[in-house]
Amino acid sequence: MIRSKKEFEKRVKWLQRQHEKLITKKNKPSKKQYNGIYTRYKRPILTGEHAPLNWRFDFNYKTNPFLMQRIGINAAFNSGAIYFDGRYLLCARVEGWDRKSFFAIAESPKGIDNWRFWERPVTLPETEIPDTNVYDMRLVQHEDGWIYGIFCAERKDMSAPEGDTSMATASGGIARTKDLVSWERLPDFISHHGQQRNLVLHPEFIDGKYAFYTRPQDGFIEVGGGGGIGWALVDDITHAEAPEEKIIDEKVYHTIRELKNGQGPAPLKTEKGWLHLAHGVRNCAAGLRYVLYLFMTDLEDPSKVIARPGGYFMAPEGEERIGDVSNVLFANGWIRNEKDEVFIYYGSSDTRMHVATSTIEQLVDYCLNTPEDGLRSAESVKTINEMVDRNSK
Ligand code: M1P
Repeated sequence: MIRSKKEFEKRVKWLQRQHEKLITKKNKPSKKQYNGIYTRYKRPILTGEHAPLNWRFDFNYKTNPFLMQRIGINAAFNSGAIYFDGRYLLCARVEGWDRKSFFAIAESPKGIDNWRFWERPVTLPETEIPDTNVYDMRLVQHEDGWIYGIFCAERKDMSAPEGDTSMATASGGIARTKDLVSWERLPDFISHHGQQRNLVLHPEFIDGKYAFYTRPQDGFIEVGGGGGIGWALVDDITHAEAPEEKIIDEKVYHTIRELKNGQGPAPLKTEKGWLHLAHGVRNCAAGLRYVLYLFMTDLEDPSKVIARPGGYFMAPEGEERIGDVSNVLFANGWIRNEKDEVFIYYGSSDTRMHVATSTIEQLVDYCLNTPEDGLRSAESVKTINEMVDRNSK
């Protein structure tokens, strides 16, 4: 317990040193694993502990003589990402001890380590019906000149029976900015196919319209008869309403996306097609398991899938497996720099953020040359035998 102003000041200095040490710690590629597809980095890049100390502590001896942490940050995960004027930026889902998520921008000089939150979290305007919770923002530099933040806006379900304090609704929230500091909130996306928790904006106009990846779902958690990655065209983003949603990547029995799936960040344009990162979910005795997968769509028609590598691209490993919601990898941000290097930012178990690196060339090769899921054990064995045959020549 702190008993004097001197002790108070000493402890403040100690806190600042510890925080600086955490932020400036170098991150190195992990040598434990080789797959030729991507390189994981050893240390998490953002955690609740990265949150600035002055968001959490009142540093005035008079009002906080015990130097108590007045506001707690539980986690920093599922971050949108953007390469903005040569700067690597994440828009993290930061969650407080009070279970509310909000957004905050963190910046790193090279995209790997030294992630530092900007001075204040994002002040996101509300709509007429205030959101209870906001999360999983996708940052999209659209060809119309705006940077869009597309996120989940969660509210209490007003149709819940009396006494039910858990029923909620998920809608696609839309905000836009030019500088990631001042944000304009637009009306939520209107879907005629149920709730939306995985809305993503395509970066280019398609037939003069805004194009969205959607995920129609029957309930807040369960996709039910809905699900799959949908595709919707919208005339006016300031009143985004999708008359139709066409499923372009459906959920499939006994695959990594048996229960549900969702588009990750906006796809990256390559010479051979649009490169997509997504998450797939299956159920098991231990609960839901979230993994990441890739696929590619046609350059002219991004609603047409042209490559579907089978299985997962990345699954939780080591400490990634454990957290507030264990056995989860979720990615809603990646960055491609001018050298065509790709920084894959992913959250693990709803707790922390990590980075893995690759290149456009490697990821396209992975998509075009990884065997598709044959959907039966016998097909998996056949594919392995074909590989053995090729290797024996
Ligand atoms: O808790 C796991 C994930 O659950 C949701 O994702 P989905 O809608 O695909 O089930 C989101 O809340 C996500 O943030 C979270 O990581």
